[in-house]
Amino acid sequence: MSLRRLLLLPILCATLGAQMPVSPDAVQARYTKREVLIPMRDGVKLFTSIYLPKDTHQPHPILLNRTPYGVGPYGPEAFRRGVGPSPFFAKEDYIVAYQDVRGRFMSEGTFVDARPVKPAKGLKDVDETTDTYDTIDWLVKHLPDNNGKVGMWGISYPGHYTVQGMLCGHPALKAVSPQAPMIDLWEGDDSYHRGAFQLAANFGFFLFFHSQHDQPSAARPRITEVGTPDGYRWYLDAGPVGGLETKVKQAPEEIWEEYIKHTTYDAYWQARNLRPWIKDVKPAVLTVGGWFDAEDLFGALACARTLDRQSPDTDSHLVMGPWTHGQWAGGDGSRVGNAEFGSKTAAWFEQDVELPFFNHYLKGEAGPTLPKATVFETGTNQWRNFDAWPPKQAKPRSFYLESRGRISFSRPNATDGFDAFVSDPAKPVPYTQDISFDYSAPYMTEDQRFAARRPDVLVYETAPLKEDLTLAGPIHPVLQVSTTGTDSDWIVKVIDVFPDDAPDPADCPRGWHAGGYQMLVRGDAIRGKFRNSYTTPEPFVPGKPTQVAFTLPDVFHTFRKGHRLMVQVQSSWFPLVDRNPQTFCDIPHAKPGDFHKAEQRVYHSADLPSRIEVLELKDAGTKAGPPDPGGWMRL
Ligand code: PG9
Repeated sequence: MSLRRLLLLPILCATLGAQMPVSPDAVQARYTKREVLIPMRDGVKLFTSIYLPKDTHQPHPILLNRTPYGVGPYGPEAFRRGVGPSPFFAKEDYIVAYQDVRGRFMSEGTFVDARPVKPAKGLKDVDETTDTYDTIDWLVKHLPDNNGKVGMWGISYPGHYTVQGMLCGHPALKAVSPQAPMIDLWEGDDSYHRGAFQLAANFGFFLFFHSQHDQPSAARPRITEVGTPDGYRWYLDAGPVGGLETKVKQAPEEIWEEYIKHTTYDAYWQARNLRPWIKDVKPAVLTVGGWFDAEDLFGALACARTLDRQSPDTDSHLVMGPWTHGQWAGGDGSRVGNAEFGSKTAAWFEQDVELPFFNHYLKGEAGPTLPKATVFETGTNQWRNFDAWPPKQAKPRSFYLESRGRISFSRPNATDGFDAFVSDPAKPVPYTQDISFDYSAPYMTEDQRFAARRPDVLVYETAPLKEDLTLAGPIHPVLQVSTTGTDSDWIVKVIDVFPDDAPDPADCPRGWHAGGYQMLVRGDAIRGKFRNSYTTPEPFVPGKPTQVAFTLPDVFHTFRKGHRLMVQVQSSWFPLVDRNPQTFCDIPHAKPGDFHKAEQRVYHSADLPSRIEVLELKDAGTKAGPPDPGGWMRL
């Protein structure tokens, strides 16, 4: 979770009602604090900050959160503003342990980014699974008044450690909630998306991700010295990714060097893919993700899918809400940018799903009737339950790109046909209208009219829909394209176009209107040279029609009757994604002379049809679901 969102949490807690201890004083009134160094099997000691309920009338379960972001405030007299996954845990009297992972902040040892799971482990061999096992073992054996049951939770990097934790095999670990976990940093999580480097998110992140050893981290310096808030301009002027660290004073984290050295899906990234290890998982699992999470949407869906496929006996549940990265723990979940969701979805999740989940498995309370998947349907703004995700009832369907910017539901029969645009790396397509240096999280629902007006963005749309159209699952573009270059990126965006008479929201931003809103529902990229292999990139043959097929992360969205479904296709998305020189080369170290304009073509003929494959859900009794939030959670 970004620093910004961590700072928001107390505000959220305060707005949820004074009855919950959301201040250091309230926490200190209910808990005592212990700071301990827990020895791992190789002798390295990990700093762990433990909050123990003052109530000693009954044994209490333990919740563990492992993080690279620090577990401050440090010091026996300094108390957090809240303990546990949400303010709803404030009076649940869990023992809550926060741990600096190996090599971070006050813990000993050496930090390794997304430390790979060690295949064959000797008695002294360590990884995050063994560190979790040793930590749990110490906690249950050394903490007074614990009931011998342990849970884990975490968002993003802590979510990644929660997935590693659920593999540790300790019998006391009964329930885990990996939330927006990083599962595969190259294929779809934070670092690359199918080879497209996530520039804005990564450069800003690693400038503050300092390694700490024997002292609490200094305040995380944001990128204040770049001299402009305008990331588009700064990154464009700064040139190829390989030289960025010379443009700022702070030396970025060594991980930055690793990220730009390993541009293909090589052994470095394959070793960090957690999916092969997710087998025979014993704890119950509540995986949580956000439909508009720009960082680890891929990881949440990959975690749930891999559990279903490789660990079928695990009591595994998925919750997908209308959230940005970590917004279910840092906002009320009622909107993302101009997209509104009609209720405080985050508070409902925290109170009616997350808390009952842990209370059931760790306290033996009556469990929530959690279905396999509790997912929020955007477009109609309602929660739904399914016994599988994607829903078994969802059926494959294809939309075809056609001439004159049309989308049809049947294969084109034109003997030829293509649309063309010039992709110019000197003037890449912006991913947002916001002026921002870090990535701007609300881009995931941003109005795409600014892009639709550009000559280097192809736009296709249906006629106004005659009935609701619900997509439930992944989106799979299968494009027939050509380029005059030898490499290029392909970005596909699926957009919900509102009718021109759509009413403005009550708090309508100045200069914006809901009429004609082109709401981004899902967009993502592939670096074209990886179209046939993630490990062995292949150049394009200039001018030769070539298939580029990839998968966009799942959606659960209903395009209402009267709306249009739009698809935009482009070859840059800057600075969310670094620029492709459109020359087959080592992109982070490309020279200015490697950057060339290219003519891009998207074909839509009978022989070369370009289509978007989806899963369509007809309204067939799937509209069951958790109770209408209603009440105080209504806006
Ligand atoms: N998703 C964030 C991140 C993890 C790893 C690398 C870069 C970013 C995070 O919030 O932890």
